[in-house]
Amino acid sequence: MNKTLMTDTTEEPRYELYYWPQIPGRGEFVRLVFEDAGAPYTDVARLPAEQGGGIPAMMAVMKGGSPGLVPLAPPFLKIGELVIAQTANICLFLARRFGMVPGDETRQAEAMQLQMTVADFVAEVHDTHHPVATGAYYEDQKPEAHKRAAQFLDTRMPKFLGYFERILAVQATRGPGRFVLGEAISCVDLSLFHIVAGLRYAFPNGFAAFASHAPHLIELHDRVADRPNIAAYLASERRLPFNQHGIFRHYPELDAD
Ligand SMILES: N[C@@H](CCC(=O)N[C@@H](CS)C(=O)NCC(=O)O)C(=O)O
Repeated sequence: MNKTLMTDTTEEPRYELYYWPQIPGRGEFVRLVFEDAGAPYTDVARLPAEQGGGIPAMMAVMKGGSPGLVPLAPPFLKIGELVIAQTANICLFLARRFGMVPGDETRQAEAMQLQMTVADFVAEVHDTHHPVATGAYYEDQKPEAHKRAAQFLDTRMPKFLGYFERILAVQATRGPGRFVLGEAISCVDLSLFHIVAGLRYAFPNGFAAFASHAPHLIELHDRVADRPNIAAYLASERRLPFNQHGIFRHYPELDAD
């Protein structure tokens, strides 16, 4: 058994994350919630087939081979007969269980708003390299990707990151070391950490040029990276490196000069 990936114990509930095994992708936003909470989970598709893993195991659930609502696309989470999809939905579901969002309804709605804004942004990052068709190769949409990435760096990235920066700036007026929703970390903060890391990988020049406009976001990234469970995760083989197949891809021709 691969102990580094099979982190489950005999404790209930048994959390099973299903996601493409070779990329951080959208699955990473979910992994970060488990990792920061120190909650055991199984990254099913990264296990060998003989241990019930691999992509076929994921496809079997997507084809309805399991009780529960059929997911359209990974990532999805399986807890016994419960299957839930949509990254923002999964993150909030787990964050509620792990005490990683405030308890009252209003703040939970705010958390969902921010997590869905993260999801919108992630889709825009994806579209920088796949502006025409998700199912087509990047090489077949390079001119469009070039235009889209330039727009992204010029207007969309500043718009989204500027939004989160403003929220963090307001929190900073209330005291040091605060997070987007207040004194305690939430799944949204973990997602913002990953977004900063991903943008630094994908657009080293474009992000560096913008970074001075987002000091609170950068500080949040560094603070999250230093959290003991996150630091241990980043140093482990459970953390997949960014690569040319995920959401955050580094194509030098799409970056700023
Ligand atoms: N809105 C969904 C998007 C899910 C999604 O696009 N998943 C990708 C991997 S990151 C996928 O495999 N999509 C298959 C497809 O769209 O056909 C979410 O945030 O979870």
